[in-house]
Amino acid sequence: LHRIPHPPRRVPLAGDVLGVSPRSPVQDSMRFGHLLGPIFRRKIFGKEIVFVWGADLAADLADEARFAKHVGLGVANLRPVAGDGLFTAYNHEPNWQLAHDVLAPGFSRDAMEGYHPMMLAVTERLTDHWDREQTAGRAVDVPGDMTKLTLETIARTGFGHDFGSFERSRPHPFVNAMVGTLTYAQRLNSIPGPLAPLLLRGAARRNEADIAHLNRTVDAVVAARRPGGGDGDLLDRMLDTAHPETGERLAPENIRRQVITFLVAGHETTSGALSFALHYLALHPQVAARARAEVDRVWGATDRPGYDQVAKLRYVRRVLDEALRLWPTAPAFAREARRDTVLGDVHPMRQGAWTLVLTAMLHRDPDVWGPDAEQFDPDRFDAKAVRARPAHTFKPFGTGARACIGRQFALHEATLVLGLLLRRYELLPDPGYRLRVAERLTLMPQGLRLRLERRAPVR
Ligand code: MNH
Repeated sequence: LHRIPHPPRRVPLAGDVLGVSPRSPVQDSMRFGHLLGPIFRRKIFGKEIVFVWGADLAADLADEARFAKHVGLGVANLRPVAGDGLFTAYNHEPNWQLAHDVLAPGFSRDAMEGYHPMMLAVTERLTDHWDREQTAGRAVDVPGDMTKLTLETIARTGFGHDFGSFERSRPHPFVNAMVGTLTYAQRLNSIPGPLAPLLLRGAARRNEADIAHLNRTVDAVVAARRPGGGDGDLLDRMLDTAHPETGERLAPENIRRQVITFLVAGHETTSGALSFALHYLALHPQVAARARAEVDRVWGATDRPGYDQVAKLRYVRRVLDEALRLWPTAPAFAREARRDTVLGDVHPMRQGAWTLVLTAMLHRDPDVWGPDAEQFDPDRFDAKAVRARPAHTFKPFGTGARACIGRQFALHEATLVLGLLLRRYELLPDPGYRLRVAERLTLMPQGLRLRLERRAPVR
């Protein structure tokens, strides 16, 4: 450990707490990363955490033979909410493989093609709302509206459920409860474990109430389902599908955990990704113009693209990738040693020892992305540039067996939405807005508003 640098001014007992905030652990770590280099450590009370962001070390950690997902920090703090659901399950828990095998076909290309019309219908709810805001001369609330959109999308495609988000002026109570539990799980990282019950008494009670609300919501979603009523959607798979080899099924308590997991993991990060992408599109009109020209070319006269017409939006997809590079909305993931090993041939790790990959910094490593790594430039993702880069340098969806199961779902949804919005509106930045990134385990551009102008219809 002595080889790994830490912040210069350590406070006795408290550790590296100077100039940092429980509200911004990722952005604080990014600053330390700039200061201390590709591997560093931070001590927060008794806990010492090693952070890695150098591309060589991150590539080594992607070796699945020596490393695996570690359930720690924020992910472990979500266990009371999501239990042994897919995202928070320990590698050794049998429900991980069972649920993975039962649910994976729900993310196949065929499944995605089936979700496409519902995704399109939800996006049209959004454009109805944005048309009204635009006519009334109001700026739109980007993160708020992207959250409505992505929540409705996962709820309808996965569970046949309608939260009615666009009929409400305030966020759905499910969203408030979710934001509460995510924020609480983040706060637990920044206080000494044994003192948590004392320091967070009020917050812990609110967290219990939030979890109870999430449980009640998903129990109602499950109870409303008649056998086979979802046309083979995720909920049908959870309820009715046996494992193809063992014949095993998910137990009711596990189904509850999976539904919460998918409703939360299935919308929060996609909402952030769309919001950051819209922020950068508004700031870079020449990028927006190029993306818009691509949409017009690929879609022709239709405002109702088919599944394949979304996959063909290569440049729009690059815009999304570039937004996820600068602000990967799941900004870190943890890796543990499967057995005693040496990280990057330098740092010995005992079996079970773990480290945090700081994706948000890995994506800005100047050795990989160049001296202009902080600049927004979608051409970094053209085919030639991608081929020229080493593997494991772009990891917004994590790595290995425990990487994101919803990756294609998120990319299809977000590309479709960006396509429809670019086609319909010019996006105008609010001149007074400076990007502020809110953290609740995930990242979100706080308070982002945009003004819209309607484009003439394309024929
Ligand atoms: Mn998703 C795992 C990022 C969209 C469901 N997701 C992960 C991980 C990252 C991630 C990173 C790995 C975490 C870790 O190693 O601890 N996910 C994203 C991002 C987006 C996203 C950046 C959108 C953009 N995720 C989605 C969507 C769904 C989903 C959409 C569901 C419809 N994600 C999951 C699940 C897991 C996961 C479930 C856990 C998979 C596993 O461990 O088997």
